[in-house]
Amino acid sequence: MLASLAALASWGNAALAAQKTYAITIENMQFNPPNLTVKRGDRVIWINKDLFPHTVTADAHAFDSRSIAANASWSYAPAKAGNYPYGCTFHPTMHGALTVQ
Ligand SMILES: [Cu+2]
Repeated sequence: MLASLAALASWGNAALAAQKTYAITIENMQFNPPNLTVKRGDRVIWINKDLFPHTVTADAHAFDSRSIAANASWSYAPAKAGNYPYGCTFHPTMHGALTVQ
């Protein structure tokens, strides 16, 4: 019983250690970094440091933050590998790309 619990706990720790969290800053109408490569299950947090709202919207609508208020953030953990160019629906000049391996 104890041994199986310990095995379960170490498996859980390994799963946690494998998952990484990445931050993308939205500032001055730009995603920074604009291009990011992550692994499936990693978490990406977009932090809006501008004084007005932005969105993080995949071109093919695989994900969509909707409006992220000033000083707010939105996070997403992609489950499917692929190339996801995205933008802000409020500001057509804003572009980024998320690559999921
Ligand atoms: Cu925007």
